[in-house]
Formats: sequence, C-alpha cells, structure tokens
Amino acid sequence: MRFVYSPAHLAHDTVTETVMGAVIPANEVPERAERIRATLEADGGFTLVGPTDHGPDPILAVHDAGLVRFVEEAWREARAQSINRPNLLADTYPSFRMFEGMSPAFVAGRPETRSAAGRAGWWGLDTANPLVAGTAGAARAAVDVALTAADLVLGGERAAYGLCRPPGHHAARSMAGGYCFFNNAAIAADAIVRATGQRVAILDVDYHHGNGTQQIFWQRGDVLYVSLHADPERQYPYFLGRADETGEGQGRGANLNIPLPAGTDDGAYLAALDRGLEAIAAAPGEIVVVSLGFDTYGHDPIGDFALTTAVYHECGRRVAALGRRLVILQEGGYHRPSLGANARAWLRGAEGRPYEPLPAAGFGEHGSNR
Ligand code: Q9C
Ligand code: ZN
Repeated sequence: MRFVYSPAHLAHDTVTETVMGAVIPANEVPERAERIRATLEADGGFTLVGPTDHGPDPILAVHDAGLVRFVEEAWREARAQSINRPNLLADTYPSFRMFEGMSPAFVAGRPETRSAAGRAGWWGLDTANPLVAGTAGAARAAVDVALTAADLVLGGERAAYGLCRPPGHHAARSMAGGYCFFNNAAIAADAIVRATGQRVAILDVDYHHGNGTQQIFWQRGDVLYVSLHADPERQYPYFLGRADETGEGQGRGANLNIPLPAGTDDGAYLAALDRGLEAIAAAPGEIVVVSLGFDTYGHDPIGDFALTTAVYHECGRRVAALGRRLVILQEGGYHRPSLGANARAWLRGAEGRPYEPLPAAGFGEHGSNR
C-alpha cells in the first residue's frame, strides 16, 4: 500500500495543552507521526509518497475563510501582540449563551476581536489545541496528504493511507479544536464527491466523536457519516456524539453515532464495528474515507477503551471486506510506543496481509508514553 507523508508536520511542534485548567505536556506531538512512518517503512510492504499541493480551494469548499485566515495569521499576530508563550492557547470562548436573546442577524454581525488570544477563542472549541509557528504549514500539508491519498484511490488504487498530522475530525466549518485545525477527512470526502458525482461514506473509528465531520455533513445526503466513539456522556467533545443525532434536511438518516462505554473491549468493539459497516454497505457508493484513530488502544493515556494491537488487524480486514476502495486518514492515538504497531496491524488487515505481530518493542503492557 502507498502511504502519503509530509515532513511539514514536524514544525507543528506543540509543547503544552491544558486539562481542566492544568497545564500538561502536549499529547498530540510530532513523535506520533514519526513512529508510524518508521514502522511502516521498516515493514517493507508500504511505499512512502510525498503530497502534491492542492491549493486552498478544497479547504475553502468545507471551511469558513475566516477560520483559514485565523490559522494562517495567528502565530505572527500573537508574537506581534507580545504573547510570548511556547504555544497559543485560548482561555475565553464565545459560548452561544453569551448571545441569548440577541437576533441571529445581530450575532452574525459581531466582529471578530483583534486580540490574538480572543481570536483563538472565537475560532476554537477547547483549551487543548496549541498553535505554534509551524501549525499553519502543517495543517495545510495534512490536507494535501489527505487529498493525495484520495487522488491515489481515485486513480485506481484499492486503498491508500494518509499519515495526516495534525488530525482533523474535530474541526468544523468555522471552528478548530481537539488538536485539529482543518478537517482532512471532510475535505477529502467533499473532493471525492465532486470528482466522482457519487456518494461517499466516512467511517470514523477514532476514540472521540468527530463532531466537526458530523457538523460539516449534517444537512448533506451525499456523505454518510458513521462514527464509533466514547459516549459523550463521559468524554470529549461532550456536546455532540449521541445516538439520536441522525442528520437533518437532505442529511436526514445520513449520520450514525454509535456511543460506547468505558472498558469497551475487542469483542464489543467488533460488534459495534459490524453495525457501522452494515449501515455503510446498505448505502450507495464505492469509496469509504476512514478516520483512523488509535486512542481506542488499551493503554492510550486519554482514552478508556481496551483494544489490543491484534484487533486492529481484524478491524482493517472487516472494513476492507466491504469491497469498497478506502482512503484511510490518520486521526488520534496518543500512546506513542504502540502507534507504529497499531497502524501497521490495521493497514495490513486492510490489505489482506497476515498480522505477523512485531516483537514487543520495549514497552510492557503498562509501558510509559515515552
Ligand atoms: N486530557 C483527537 O483524538 N481533550 N483529538 C483532551 C486531554 C481533547 C482528541 C483532554 C481531546 C482531543 C483527534
Ligand atoms: Zn481522538
């Protein structure tokens, strides 16, 4: 299988994030993608290709131009305003309650502040989304990685993997968040619909609900969104991801959320995956975009599922058994020592190659994150 990778992600060298006000080391760090790249290269069955530049238009087809401007200007602006922190993180967000009782027209006319910290809140969802000097370039490159993977599949490949970093599925039309700036999977799915005139399904198997992807396609019938994720009753993004969210308007019935309990293990996960795959199999279309996260792994530092490396091979196998072509895009996964082995297992499964587990790579069942 070919996999698309850009070194531009290295400059998105995040330092910290915050959890309920406490500063912690960033979870979404360059080492994640480097671990996956190194393991796929060592496997011998994967060919690295660089992305091609697709320009801003496919991004602007999905995202508000103001969000794109913010991502491009924020770092320079923060420094110009003497915000001398290792990364720009917001602390104040325009809750929709701030505007209660004001007309939609009035609210829509509220100006975006000129403060860089304020703008980070205006265009953001949460305080775990550090932005640094290289973020804009990395986010643009991640979109090109996704679109290049889509091109490979449109060109006839059965499957291609885009090693996107930063990830994308929390980014909505006008909002960054959850380590995401541009929604790589949504941009790829939208481009595929435009290129083929056919319907596309997105299967999101990151541990978290892809609120951004759901929001972007909420009223569209041409993209089916199916997501397996931690129940928002206990987990980020809290305010979307429930089973009763099924789409509206043209998109009615084209959104399937499958929230899962803490401790979800291989067996329960595979049963839920089969439900999601049944919905995709029942819908028209030839291409599936997979939002692939490994924060479902048993030792992930921010997840609470119990999946094993072996089950990722079976997941890849079952997804490929749909018989559709696959554009597989990296989302989350924060237990760094296991990321390479988990990606390798999933992708080998998707290609119909045997699992052939790697020798335990120097981390125990409860190994550290370094
Ligand atoms: N304790 C993705 O997996 N909340 N994003 C973090 C950390 C945000 C995850 C709290 C999680 C975002 C792509
Ligand atoms: Zn996630």
